[in-house]
Amino acid sequence: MSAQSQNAVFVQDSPFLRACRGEAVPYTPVWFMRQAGRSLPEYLKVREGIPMLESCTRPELVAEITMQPVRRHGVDAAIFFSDIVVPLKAIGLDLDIKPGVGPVVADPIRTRADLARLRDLEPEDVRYITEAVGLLVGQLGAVPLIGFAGAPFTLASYLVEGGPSRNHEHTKAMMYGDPELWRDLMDRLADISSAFLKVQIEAGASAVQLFDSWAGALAPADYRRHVLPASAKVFDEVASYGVPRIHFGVGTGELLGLMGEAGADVVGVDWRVPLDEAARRVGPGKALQGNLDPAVLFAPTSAVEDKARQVLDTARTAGRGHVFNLGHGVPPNTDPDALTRLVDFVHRESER
Ligand code: 1CP
Repeated sequence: MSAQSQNAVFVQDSPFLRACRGEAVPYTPVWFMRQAGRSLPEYLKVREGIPMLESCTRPELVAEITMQPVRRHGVDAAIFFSDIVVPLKAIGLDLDIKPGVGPVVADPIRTRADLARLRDLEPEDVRYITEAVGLLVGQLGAVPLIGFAGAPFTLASYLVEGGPSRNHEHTKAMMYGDPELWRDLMDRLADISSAFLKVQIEAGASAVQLFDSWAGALAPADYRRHVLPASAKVFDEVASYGVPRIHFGVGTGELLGLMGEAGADVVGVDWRVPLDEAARRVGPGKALQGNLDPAVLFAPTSAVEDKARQVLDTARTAGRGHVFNLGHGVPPNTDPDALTRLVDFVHRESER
């Protein structure tokens, strides 16, 4: 057997993929959202002078940044270094990621005529992604790579608002005021997101996460009517690959059942809902990912460990596959050593 195909066998048997499938694990696997590209000094060094979106188009740099937290913390999965707006940039939208701000869109999408600017994403548009994933699969060995995309609602929020937004006013105005235009926008974005995920899976990603970070701004009835169909389309489009599909949002306690219904294999939970209660809301047959409050990382080690132990105990009560994670991304300014210690603690504490 070639080294590459032997690695593929080891990857399938990794604690992370086993937990996603709800199978027995030797210990609880752990990775952190936004583990790549935050405060690591080695990250800041390689990014020096290179704008964010440009860095996403350089395969060797992407591979290096993706590997950094794997080497440093010994996490059980790598998250591909990119951004949810990369496919939108790749189809020609005039957008940028401004340091300290986030994605900014020059001409927001607000009318039916604007929709014409959202063409399909072709694999040729993101050759650099295929290349970077290929490099990583070689370097990661038995550690799985998680590909990702933004969910239609969260992408729509940036496109319609023109940038980061607290209350998503323009986005909701379109959703409530012109449901047909909204539906067509969501459908376009579902195609783009699923095409972006397919590129990553075909290049070798062994799980995918759909980030609907801002879906928690919606009431369940609105989520069901105006958002769920598009996210379900993304999950359907990649179902046949058989890789675990993770669905994550922040402040989505009231939406957990619907987010599971959208088709995920693993539902991400923030810190506001304990995992045993999350299990009841999500229903049977789906694993859970989460859910340590990221702010806890700034407390003394003993407090971090108490809180992490609570997460592990509650997950055990939930009685299903569990991937340890934070309830949202690693905060900037987190002490990297706190993350390394936490990985070690989760592994030791959960050993079976
Ligand atoms: O470790 C990783 O997760 C690395 C890859 C990654 C991912 C998964 C980045 C790099 N961005 C994302 C996803 C992403 N991007 C999400 C979903 C996850 C989440 O909720 O945190 C969202 C909402 C974005 C949009 C975005 N891009 C923001 C948020 C802005 C807001 O509305 O508050 C920001 C600040 C960015 C820029 C960005 N993306 C990634 C990095 C390393 C950076 C900072 C780059 C820089 O300023 O130089």
